[in-house]
Amino acid sequence: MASIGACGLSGVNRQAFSDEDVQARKLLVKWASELGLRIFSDAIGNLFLRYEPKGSTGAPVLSGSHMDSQPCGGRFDGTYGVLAALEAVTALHASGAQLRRPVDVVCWSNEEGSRFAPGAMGSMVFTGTRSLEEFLDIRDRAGIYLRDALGQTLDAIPQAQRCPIGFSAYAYVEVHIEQGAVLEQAGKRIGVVTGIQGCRWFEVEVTGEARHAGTTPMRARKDALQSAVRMILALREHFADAQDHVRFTVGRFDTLPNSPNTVPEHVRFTIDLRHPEDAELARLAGSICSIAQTAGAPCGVTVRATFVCDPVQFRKRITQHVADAAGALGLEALHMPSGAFHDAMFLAAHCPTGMIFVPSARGISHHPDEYTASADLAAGARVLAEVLQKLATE
Ligand code: HGY
Ligand code: MN
Ligand code: MN
Repeated sequence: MASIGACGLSGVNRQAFSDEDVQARKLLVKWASELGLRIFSDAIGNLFLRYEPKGSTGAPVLSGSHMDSQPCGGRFDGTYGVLAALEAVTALHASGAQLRRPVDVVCWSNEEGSRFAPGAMGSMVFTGTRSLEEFLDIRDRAGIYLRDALGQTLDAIPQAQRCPIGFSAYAYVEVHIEQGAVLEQAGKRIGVVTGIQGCRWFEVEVTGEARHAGTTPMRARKDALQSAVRMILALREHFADAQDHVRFTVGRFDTLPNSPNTVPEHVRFTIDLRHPEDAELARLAGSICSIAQTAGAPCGVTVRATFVCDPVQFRKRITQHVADAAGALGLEALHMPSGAFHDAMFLAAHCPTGMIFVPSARGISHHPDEYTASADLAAGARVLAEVLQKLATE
Protein backbone atom coordinates (compact mmCIF):
# COMPACT_ATOMS: atom_id res chain seq x y z
CA MET A 1 0.00 0.00 0.00
CA ALA A 2 2.89 2.37 0.84
CA SER A 3 4.20 2.10 -2.71
CA ILE A 4 1.12 4.05 -3.86
CA GLY A 5 2.02 7.74 -3.71
CA ALA A 6 5.44 6.93 -2.24
CA CYS A 7 7.17 10.18 -1.16
CA GLY A 8 10.80 10.37 -0.08
CA LEU A 9 12.36 7.21 1.36
CA SER A 10 9.41 5.99 3.39
CA GLY A 11 6.57 8.48 3.23
CA VAL A 12 3.41 8.81 1.17
CA ASN A 13 1.57 11.60 -0.62
CA ARG A 14 -2.00 10.33 -1.03
CA GLN A 15 -4.18 13.38 -0.55
CA ALA A 16 -7.95 13.05 -0.43
CA PHE A 17 -9.66 12.11 -3.71
CA SER A 18 -6.35 12.27 -5.62
CA ASP A 19 -5.30 9.65 -8.18
CA GLU A 20 -3.12 8.08 -5.48
CA ASP A 21 -6.10 7.94 -3.06
CA VAL A 22 -8.13 6.24 -5.80
CA GLN A 23 -5.38 3.68 -6.47
CA ALA A 24 -5.14 2.90 -2.75
CA ARG A 25 -8.92 2.42 -2.56
CA LYS A 26 -8.82 0.09 -5.57
CA LEU A 27 -6.10 -2.04 -3.94
CA LEU A 28 -8.03 -2.19 -0.67
CA VAL A 29 -11.21 -3.22 -2.49
CA LYS A 30 -9.26 -5.89 -4.41
CA TRP A 31 -8.00 -7.40 -1.13
CA ALA A 32 -11.48 -7.17 0.39
CA SER A 33 -13.10 -8.84 -2.63
CA GLU A 34 -10.57 -11.69 -2.43
CA LEU A 35 -11.80 -12.17 1.16
CA GLY A 36 -15.40 -12.28 -0.03
CA LEU A 37 -16.38 -9.06 1.75
CA ARG A 38 -19.29 -7.02 0.34
CA ILE A 39 -18.24 -3.54 -0.87
CA PHE A 40 -20.36 -0.48 -0.02
CA SER A 41 -19.71 3.22 -0.46
CA ASP A 42 -21.77 6.22 0.62
CA ALA A 43 -22.10 9.54 -1.25
CA ILE A 44 -18.90 11.04 0.22
CA GLY A 45 -16.87 7.98 -0.69
CA ASN A 46 -16.62 6.33 2.73
CA LEU A 47 -15.89 2.66 1.96
CA PHE A 48 -17.52 -0.13 4.03
CA LEU A 49 -16.16 -3.66 3.45
CA ARG A 50 -18.64 -5.95 5.14
CA TYR A 51 -17.83 -9.34 6.73
CA GLU A 52 -21.23 -10.99 7.23
CA PRO A 53 -20.74 -14.61 8.35
CA LYS A 54 -23.73 -16.98 8.42
CA GLY A 55 -26.05 -16.14 11.31
CA SER A 56 -24.80 -12.56 11.68
CA THR A 57 -27.46 -9.89 11.47
CA GLY A 58 -28.37 -6.33 12.51
CA ALA A 59 -26.23 -3.21 12.92
CA PRO A 60 -22.57 -3.95 12.14
CA VAL A 61 -19.54 -3.34 14.30
CA LEU A 62 -17.39 -0.79 12.43
CA SER A 63 -13.59 -0.71 12.50
CA GLY A 64 -11.20 1.26 10.34
CA SER A 65 -9.56 4.64 9.80
CA HIS A 66 -8.43 6.69 6.76
CA MET A 67 -5.94 6.18 3.90
CA ASP A 68 -5.59 9.79 2.75
CA SER A 69 -2.34 11.40 3.90
CA GLN A 70 -0.54 14.65 4.52
CA PRO A 71 1.34 16.13 1.49
CA CYS A 72 4.40 14.11 2.48
CA GLY A 73 3.25 12.14 5.48
CA GLY A 74 4.00 8.78 7.03
CA ARG A 75 2.91 5.43 5.63
CA PHE A 76 1.21 4.34 8.90
CA ASP A 77 -1.04 7.30 9.81
CA GLY A 78 -4.58 6.06 9.15
CA THR A 79 -3.67 3.31 6.71
CA TYR A 80 -2.53 1.06 9.55
CA GLY A 81 -6.01 1.24 11.10
CA VAL A 82 -7.71 0.25 7.86
CA LEU A 83 -5.34 -2.65 7.14
CA ALA A 84 -5.33 -3.83 10.77
CA ALA A 85 -9.13 -4.02 10.58
CA LEU A 86 -8.81 -6.06 7.38
CA GLU A 87 -6.30 -8.34 9.12
CA ALA A 88 -8.61 -8.73 12.13
CA VAL A 89 -11.55 -9.66 9.89
CA THR A 90 -9.32 -12.11 8.00
CA ALA A 91 -8.42 -13.74 11.32
CA LEU A 92 -12.05 -13.86 12.47
CA HIS A 93 -12.97 -15.50 9.17
CA ALA A 94 -10.11 -18.00 9.39
CA SER A 95 -10.99 -18.90 12.99
CA GLY A 96 -14.58 -19.65 12.01
CA ALA A 97 -15.73 -17.57 14.99
CA GLN A 98 -19.52 -17.47 15.27
CA LEU A 99 -20.53 -13.79 15.15
CA ARG A 100 -23.96 -12.38 16.05
CA ARG A 101 -23.45 -9.23 13.98
CA PRO A 102 -21.51 -8.23 10.84
CA VAL A 103 -18.18 -6.41 10.98
CA ASP A 104 -17.42 -3.59 8.52
CA VAL A 105 -13.88 -2.56 7.66
CA VAL A 106 -14.17 1.21 7.08
CA CYS A 107 -12.05 3.65 5.08
CA TRP A 108 -13.24 7.19 5.88
CA SER A 109 -12.84 9.92 3.26
CA ASN A 110 -10.57 12.93 3.75
CA GLU A 111 -9.56 12.64 7.40
CA GLU A 112 -6.48 14.86 6.98
CA GLY A 113 -8.09 17.90 5.37
CA SER A 114 -4.76 18.99 3.83
CA ARG A 115 -6.09 19.21 0.26
CA PHE A 116 -9.73 20.04 1.03
CA ALA A 117 -10.17 21.58 4.49
CA PRO A 118 -11.58 20.73 6.97
CA GLY A 119 -10.46 17.24 7.97
CA ALA A 120 -12.63 14.30 9.01
CA MET A 121 -15.14 15.13 6.27
CA GLY A 122 -16.19 11.50 5.71
CA SER A 123 -16.90 10.76 9.36
CA MET A 124 -18.57 14.16 9.89
CA VAL A 125 -20.96 13.53 6.99
CA PHE A 126 -21.60 9.91 8.07
CA THR A 127 -22.54 11.04 11.60
CA GLY A 128 -24.58 14.04 10.40
CA THR A 129 -22.17 16.49 12.06
CA ARG A 130 -21.87 18.38 8.76
CA SER A 131 -23.72 17.90 5.44
CA LEU A 132 -22.10 16.74 2.18
CA GLU A 133 -23.59 19.78 0.38
CA GLU A 134 -21.54 22.11 2.59
CA PHE A 135 -18.33 20.64 1.22
CA LEU A 136 -19.00 20.14 -2.51
CA ASP A 137 -17.89 23.60 -3.65
CA ILE A 138 -14.65 23.68 -1.66
CA ARG A 139 -11.66 24.01 -4.00
CA ASP A 140 -8.08 22.82 -3.55
CA ARG A 141 -5.06 25.03 -4.24
CA ALA A 142 -5.14 24.05 -7.92
CA GLY A 143 -8.77 25.25 -8.13
CA ILE A 144 -10.27 21.75 -8.40
CA TYR A 145 -13.72 21.45 -6.85
CA LEU A 146 -14.26 18.75 -4.23
CA ARG A 147 -17.45 17.78 -6.08
CA ASP A 148 -15.39 16.84 -9.18
CA ALA A 149 -12.59 15.02 -7.35
CA LEU A 150 -15.19 13.12 -5.29
CA GLY A 151 -17.14 12.22 -8.44
CA GLN A 152 -14.04 10.69 -10.03
CA THR A 153 -13.31 8.77 -6.83
CA LEU A 154 -16.83 7.32 -6.68
CA ASP A 155 -16.74 6.41 -10.38
CA ALA A 156 -13.42 4.60 -9.91
CA ILE A 157 -14.98 1.88 -7.73
CA PRO A 158 -18.06 0.83 -9.74
CA GLN A 159 -18.37 -2.47 -7.85
CA ALA A 160 -19.20 -0.61 -4.61
CA GLN A 161 -22.91 -0.76 -3.79
CA ARG A 162 -24.22 2.71 -2.77
CA CYS A 163 -25.33 2.76 0.89
CA PRO A 164 -27.18 5.52 2.74
CA ILE A 165 -25.25 8.15 4.65
CA GLY A 166 -25.19 7.37 8.37
CA PHE A 167 -26.62 3.85 8.83
CA SER A 168 -26.73 2.64 12.43
CA ALA A 169 -23.70 0.89 13.91
CA TYR A 170 -23.40 -1.29 17.01
CA ALA A 171 -19.96 0.12 17.91
CA TYR A 172 -16.81 1.60 16.36
CA VAL A 173 -13.19 0.74 17.21
CA GLU A 174 -10.17 2.36 15.54
CA VAL A 175 -6.56 1.30 15.94
CA HIS A 176 -4.03 4.04 15.10
CA ILE A 177 -0.39 4.89 15.63
CA GLU A 178 -0.07 7.23 18.64
CA GLN A 179 1.73 9.96 16.65
CA GLY A 180 3.40 11.09 19.88
CA ALA A 181 6.06 9.61 22.19
CA VAL A 182 4.06 8.83 25.34
CA LEU A 183 3.90 5.02 24.87
CA GLU A 184 7.55 4.79 23.82
CA GLN A 185 8.69 6.84 26.84
CA ALA A 186 6.47 4.79 29.20
CA GLY A 187 7.73 1.53 27.67
CA LYS A 188 4.18 0.34 26.98
CA ARG A 189 2.96 -1.62 23.94
CA ILE A 190 -0.73 -0.61 23.78
CA GLY A 191 -2.56 2.67 24.40
CA VAL A 192 -6.08 2.36 25.79
CA VAL A 193 -7.32 5.67 24.41
CA THR A 194 -9.65 7.43 26.87
CA GLY A 195 -10.61 10.33 24.61
CA ILE A 196 -9.44 13.00 22.15
CA GLN A 197 -8.56 16.65 22.85
CA GLY A 198 -10.52 19.43 21.18
CA CYS A 199 -9.35 21.12 17.98
CA ARG A 200 -10.35 24.29 16.13
CA TRP A 201 -9.22 25.41 12.66
CA PHE A 202 -9.39 28.98 11.39
CA GLU A 203 -8.55 30.77 8.14
CA VAL A 204 -7.25 34.34 8.56
CA GLU A 205 -7.30 36.82 5.62
CA VAL A 206 -5.22 40.01 5.85
CA THR A 207 -5.83 42.78 3.30
CA GLY A 208 -3.30 45.59 2.78
CA GLU A 209 -2.17 47.57 -0.26
CA ALA A 210 0.29 46.53 -2.95
CA ARG A 211 2.83 49.35 -3.39
CA HIS A 212 6.34 49.86 -4.82
CA ALA A 213 9.02 48.54 -2.43
CA GLY A 214 11.41 51.35 -3.25
CA THR A 215 9.26 54.44 -3.40
CA THR A 216 6.68 53.82 -0.65
CA PRO A 217 7.63 55.23 2.80
CA MET A 218 7.23 52.72 5.66
CA ARG A 219 4.75 54.98 7.46
CA ALA A 220 2.53 55.03 4.35
CA ARG A 221 2.32 51.24 3.97
CA LYS A 222 -0.44 48.74 4.63
CA ASP A 223 1.84 45.70 4.51
CA ALA A 224 -0.31 42.54 4.83
CA LEU A 225 2.65 40.29 5.55
CA GLN A 226 4.11 42.38 8.35
CA SER A 227 0.62 42.65 9.87
CA ALA A 228 0.25 38.86 9.70
CA VAL A 229 3.60 38.38 11.41
CA ARG A 230 2.55 40.77 14.21
CA MET A 231 -0.71 38.82 14.63
CA ILE A 232 1.00 35.44 14.82
CA LEU A 233 3.51 36.70 17.40
CA ALA A 234 0.70 38.30 19.46
CA LEU A 235 -1.33 35.07 19.36
CA ARG A 236 1.69 32.98 20.31
CA GLU A 237 2.29 35.21 23.31
CA HIS A 238 -1.38 35.04 24.32
CA PHE A 239 -1.43 31.21 24.00
CA ALA A 240 1.79 30.61 25.93
CA ASP A 241 1.22 28.30 28.96
CA ALA A 242 3.79 26.98 31.41
CA GLN A 243 2.24 23.46 31.34
CA ASP A 244 2.61 23.33 27.54
CA HIS A 245 -0.95 22.05 27.01
CA VAL A 246 -1.92 24.51 24.25
CA ARG A 247 -1.12 23.45 20.66
CA PHE A 248 -0.97 26.48 18.31
CA THR A 249 0.13 25.89 14.69
CA VAL A 250 0.21 28.14 11.62
CA GLY A 251 0.75 25.47 8.98
CA ARG A 252 -0.14 27.25 5.75
CA PHE A 253 0.83 30.83 4.81
CA ASP A 254 0.14 32.40 1.40
CA THR A 255 1.07 35.91 0.35
CA LEU A 256 0.18 37.94 -2.76
CA PRO A 257 1.51 39.16 -5.11
CA ASN A 258 4.50 37.24 -3.68
CA SER A 259 7.10 39.44 -5.39
CA PRO A 260 10.39 40.62 -3.84
CA ASN A 261 9.80 44.28 -4.72
CA THR A 262 6.09 44.78 -4.11
CA VAL A 263 4.65 45.44 -0.64
CA PRO A 264 2.41 42.39 0.10
CA GLU A 265 -1.23 43.19 -0.48
CA HIS A 266 -2.90 39.99 0.74
CA VAL A 267 -2.01 37.20 3.16
CA ARG A 268 -4.03 34.12 4.02
CA PHE A 269 -2.90 31.80 6.82
CA THR A 270 -4.34 28.88 8.78
CA ILE A 271 -4.56 28.37 12.54
CA ASP A 272 -4.79 24.93 14.15
CA LEU A 273 -5.55 25.37 17.89
CA ARG A 274 -5.94 22.48 20.37
CA HIS A 275 -6.44 22.00 24.07
CA PRO A 276 -7.62 19.10 26.27
CA GLU A 277 -10.18 21.22 28.16
CA ASP A 278 -13.25 22.43 26.31
CA ALA A 279 -13.74 25.67 28.30
CA GLU A 280 -10.09 26.68 27.88
CA LEU A 281 -10.16 25.88 24.16
CA ALA A 282 -13.31 27.99 23.76
CA ARG A 283 -11.74 30.85 25.73
CA LEU A 284 -8.54 30.83 23.65
CA ALA A 285 -10.44 30.46 20.36
CA GLY A 286 -12.74 33.34 21.38
CA SER A 287 -9.77 35.68 21.78
CA ILE A 288 -8.36 35.20 18.26
CA CYS A 289 -10.52 37.77 16.48
CA SER A 290 -9.78 40.73 18.77
CA ILE A 291 -6.05 39.98 18.98
CA ALA A 292 -5.85 39.61 15.18
CA GLN A 293 -7.76 42.84 14.52
CA THR A 294 -5.59 44.86 16.94
CA ALA A 295 -2.24 43.45 15.81
CA GLY A 296 -3.29 43.53 12.15
CA ALA A 297 -4.02 47.26 11.95
CA PRO A 298 -3.88 49.16 9.64
CA CYS A 299 -4.72 46.16 7.40
CA GLY A 300 -8.18 44.63 7.11
CA VAL A 301 -8.54 41.28 8.93
CA THR A 302 -11.16 38.52 8.67
CA VAL A 303 -11.09 35.32 10.76
CA ARG A 304 -13.23 32.36 9.62
CA ALA A 305 -13.71 29.20 11.72
CA THR A 306 -13.40 26.20 9.37
CA PHE A 307 -13.33 23.21 11.73
CA VAL A 308 -14.67 22.54 15.23
CA CYS A 309 -13.95 19.26 17.04
CA ASP A 310 -15.06 19.26 20.67
CA PRO A 311 -13.08 17.10 23.12
CA VAL A 312 -14.57 13.61 23.49
CA GLN A 313 -14.38 10.90 26.15
CA PHE A 314 -14.83 7.33 24.89
CA ARG A 315 -17.40 4.94 26.41
CA LYS A 316 -15.97 3.03 29.44
CA ARG A 317 -17.52 -0.21 28.09
CA ILE A 318 -15.33 -0.01 24.98
CA THR A 319 -12.13 1.14 26.69
CA GLN A 320 -12.61 -1.75 29.13
CA HIS A 321 -12.78 -4.22 26.22
CA VAL A 322 -9.49 -2.77 24.91
CA ALA A 323 -7.82 -2.99 28.33
CA ASP A 324 -9.10 -6.58 28.83
CA ALA A 325 -7.90 -7.67 25.37
CA ALA A 326 -4.43 -6.19 25.95
CA GLY A 327 -4.28 -7.93 29.34
CA ALA A 328 -5.38 -11.27 27.89
CA LEU A 329 -2.59 -10.99 25.32
CA GLY A 330 -0.02 -10.08 27.99
CA LEU A 331 0.59 -6.64 26.48
CA GLU A 332 1.53 -3.77 28.84
CA ALA A 333 -1.10 -1.04 28.31
CA LEU A 334 -1.45 2.60 29.28
CA HIS A 335 -4.70 4.59 29.52
CA MET A 336 -4.12 7.87 27.69
CA PRO A 337 -5.84 10.69 25.74
CA SER A 338 -5.14 11.38 22.08
CA GLY A 339 -3.41 14.62 21.06
CA ALA A 340 -4.29 13.99 17.40
CA PHE A 341 -7.88 14.06 16.18
CA HIS A 342 -9.36 10.97 14.49
CA ASP A 343 -12.60 9.94 12.84
CA ALA A 344 -13.43 8.25 16.14
CA MET A 345 -14.09 11.68 17.64
CA PHE A 346 -17.22 12.03 15.49
CA LEU A 347 -18.22 8.36 15.69
CA ALA A 348 -18.31 8.77 19.48
CA ALA A 349 -21.64 10.62 19.18
CA HIS A 350 -23.03 7.99 16.78
CA CYS A 351 -22.31 4.73 18.61
CA PRO A 352 -20.16 3.37 21.47
CA THR A 353 -16.62 4.11 20.32
CA GLY A 354 -13.04 3.43 21.37
CA MET A 355 -9.47 3.52 20.10
CA ILE A 356 -6.31 1.48 20.43
CA PHE A 357 -2.84 3.05 20.08
CA VAL A 358 0.47 1.47 19.13
CA PRO A 359 3.79 3.30 19.73
CA SER A 360 5.31 5.78 17.25
CA ALA A 361 9.11 5.73 17.13
CA ARG A 362 10.39 9.00 18.61
CA GLY A 363 6.84 10.34 18.45
CA ILE A 364 7.33 11.32 14.80
CA SER A 365 4.26 11.62 12.53
CA HIS A 366 3.08 13.67 9.55
CA HIS A 367 6.61 13.04 8.27
CA PRO A 368 8.22 10.28 6.13
CA ASP A 369 10.24 9.12 9.17
CA GLU A 370 7.00 8.00 10.89
CA TYR A 371 7.68 4.42 12.03
CA THR A 372 6.15 1.66 14.15
CA ALA A 373 7.86 -1.72 14.61
CA SER A 374 6.10 -4.67 12.96
CA ALA A 375 5.74 -6.47 16.29
CA ASP A 376 3.84 -3.45 17.63
CA LEU A 377 1.65 -3.28 14.52
CA ALA A 378 0.82 -6.96 14.94
CA ALA A 379 0.12 -6.54 18.66
CA GLY A 380 -2.34 -3.72 17.91
CA ALA A 381 -4.08 -5.82 15.27
CA ARG A 382 -4.43 -8.74 17.71
CA VAL A 383 -5.96 -6.51 20.37
CA LEU A 384 -8.32 -5.18 17.71
CA ALA A 385 -9.32 -8.70 16.64
CA GLU A 386 -10.10 -9.63 20.25
CA VAL A 387 -12.20 -6.49 20.76
CA LEU A 388 -14.08 -6.96 17.47
CA GLN A 389 -14.86 -10.58 18.30
CA LYS A 390 -16.14 -9.50 21.72
CA LEU A 391 -18.33 -6.75 20.24
CA ALA A 392 -19.63 -8.95 17.43
CA THR A 393 -20.68 -11.75 19.79
CA GLU A 394 -21.80 -10.04 23.05
O1 HGY B 1 -4.39 16.50 12.57
C1 HGY B 1 -4.63 15.47 13.18
O2 HGY B 1 -4.71 15.44 14.40
C2 HGY B 1 -4.83 14.17 12.43
O3 HGY B 1 -3.61 13.48 12.38
N1 HGY B 1 -5.29 14.36 11.08
MN1 MN C 1 -4.71 9.73 11.24
MN1 MN D 1 -2.83 12.58 10.35
